Amino acid sequence: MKMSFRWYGKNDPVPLQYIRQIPNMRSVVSAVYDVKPGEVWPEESIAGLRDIIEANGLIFDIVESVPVPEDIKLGTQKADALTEVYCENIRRCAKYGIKCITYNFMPVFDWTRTQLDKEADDGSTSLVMYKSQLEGLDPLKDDINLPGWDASYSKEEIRTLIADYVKLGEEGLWKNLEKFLKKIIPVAEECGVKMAIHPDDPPYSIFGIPRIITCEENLDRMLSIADSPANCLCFCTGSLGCAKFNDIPGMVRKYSEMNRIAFMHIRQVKISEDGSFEERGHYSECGSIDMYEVVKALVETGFDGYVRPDHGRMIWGEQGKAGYGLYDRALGAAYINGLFEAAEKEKKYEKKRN
Ligand SMILES: [Mn+2]
Repeated sequence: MKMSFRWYGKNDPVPLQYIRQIPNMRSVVSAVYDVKPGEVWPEESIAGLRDIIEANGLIFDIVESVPVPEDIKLGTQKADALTEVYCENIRRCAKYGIKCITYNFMPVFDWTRTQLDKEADDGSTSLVMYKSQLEGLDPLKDDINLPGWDASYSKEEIRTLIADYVKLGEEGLWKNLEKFLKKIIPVAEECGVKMAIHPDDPPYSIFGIPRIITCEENLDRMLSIADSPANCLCFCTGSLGCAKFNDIPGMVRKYSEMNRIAFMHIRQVKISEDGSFEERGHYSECGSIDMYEVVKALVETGFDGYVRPDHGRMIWGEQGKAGYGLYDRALGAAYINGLFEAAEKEKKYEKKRN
């Protein structure tokens, strides 16, 4: 596996030289943040990221994300031209050494939480989603301002967008994803890039907005649209794992065996009875996901893709971007390294014994 760490560019409070000090750290996961979705990434921006990352002893070979504009997801008249731009961004990334590009097909909002700094008993804070806080809210009527909702939209624009997606429905969204994949996957193949779709977070519909990258049946459907080694998953244990219907270790084993996981996001969540969830420390006992079983499934199926510790808590007084502090993600990386070392050695000894 190739250990990696997300970094938000020169405005990220976490310095690259600190990331480098995490044992086994290899790749930095980043993106060009100064252009809007739907625009071509300037080559000098991609080269600039590569240069600064390499100057700090790390590798820039994985992008998260090249965002998919709403017009593509909605299938408007602008979709074809924007898909062309998307293909050009794949080519440009490949030119500067990128091997894997993460994206998602979530309408309107990348993720939904009700609070970003919920304090736990130990004084750490993390992102949470409590169902009780969403109940009764109607984005078409109420003035909702949940954390993470794109502030660049006006309230009126958000209402129109949501109404358009509700009208489009799940099958309409599938149709637009299919059209998109049929265009981008051949380009990715040609460039030697793996496209890794991130699941919807959480993996079910909220406010009647369709969501499709949610469960095993739908992941199967997504992968079958383009049966190519370039059409892959960014398997996020935390996003898929906050729904009880997903068997995380089982799904990891299945898709890793098929060689269709390009990127693993390892994040811990604790699900409660009513379907609410809290993000937790990565260690298995802290939440609902058995991380040992996840890593064992990867090692036993010969996984050689990218791994990163996903959201961490805020601990030790650190201030910064919620979910993306240094300390807890570094603890996560160290823990994941330990699980991999143990599972890999166990596999080797097992071979010797037989
Ligand atoms: Mn994730």
